[in-house]
Amino acid sequence: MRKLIVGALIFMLLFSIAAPGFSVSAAGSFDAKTPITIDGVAYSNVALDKSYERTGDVYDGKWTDTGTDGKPLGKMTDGVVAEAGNDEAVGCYKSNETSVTIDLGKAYAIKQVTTDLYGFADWGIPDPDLATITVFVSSDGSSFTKVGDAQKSEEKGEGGWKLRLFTLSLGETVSARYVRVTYKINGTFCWTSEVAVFGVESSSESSEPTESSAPSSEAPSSSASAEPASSSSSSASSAASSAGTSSASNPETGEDDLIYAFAIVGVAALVSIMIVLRNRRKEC
Ligand SMILES: [Ca+2]
Repeated sequence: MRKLIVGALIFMLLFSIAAPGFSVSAAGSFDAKTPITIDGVAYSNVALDKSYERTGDVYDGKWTDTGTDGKPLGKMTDGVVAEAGNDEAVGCYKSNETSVTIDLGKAYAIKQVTTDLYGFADWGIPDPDLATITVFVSSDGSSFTKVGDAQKSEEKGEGGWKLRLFTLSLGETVSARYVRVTYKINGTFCWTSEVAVFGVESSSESSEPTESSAPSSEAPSSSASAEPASSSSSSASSAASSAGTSSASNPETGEDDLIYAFAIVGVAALVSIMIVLRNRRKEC
C-alpha cells in the first residue's frame, strides 16, 4: 500500500515538473474581460454587454449574430472571444464591408479598440491579412469621426484557419459615446467574435476625436473542421474624417496560473514523499 502511495506521489511530482513545458492552451483569442494597463492606467472594456447595431447581410448559420427578431444577438460585446474559427462565439455578418456600432451608454475616454478576425479558405472566409479594419467614434451617434486603422497582429491559426487580432491603440484617449468598427474584408463572411473598447470614465483629460496615434496587437490561434456557409453580399457604413497611427499592447492568458498550480502540487508531492520516507526509515 505504501509503495502505491509513494508511486502515486512520485508520478505527481514528475508530472508537475514536466507539465509547465507542455502547451497548456492552444487557444488564441484575447481577453476582453480583464482591464489592460497602459502607462500605469487601467482601462477596462467599456463595451462589455453594451448594445450595438450591425450592417451587412444577415448570415443564417450557427455562427450568426442575428436573432429571429432581426437584431444582433450580442456576440460582439458579450466578452466571449472565439478560441477557434469554428467556435460558435463567432458572430458572422456577410458583405465585403460590414460595421459594428456600439453605444457605450455615455462618453468614455477611449484608449484602445481590439477585435478578432478569422479566415478559412475552405469555407470561403477571406484571409484576415487582406482586411482593413477602421475605428470611428461619435458623441451623438450620427456624426462619426475616423480615429484610425487598426494594426493587425501576426497570423495565428490551425487546421487551415487564419486568425489575426486587430488593435488600434491611441497615444491620447479620445472621448466618445459611440464606437464604430468597420471591416473591409475582401470577401463575404466577416468572421469575428468580439469588439473590446478599453477606456475609462470620461473626464476632462480626454481629447476630442480627430486624430489618433499608435495601434498594435498580438494574437491567438485556432483550429477547425466542419462545414461552411453560403453566399453573397451587400454593404456597410461609416462616416468620418482623418486618421491615425500606431503602437500598443494587449492580451493575457491563464498560463501563469497553471504553472503556479503545478509548482504548488509539486512542492506538496515532494513534502509528502519526504514524510513517507522518513516514516519508513523510522519503521526500519
Ligand atoms: Ca463575443
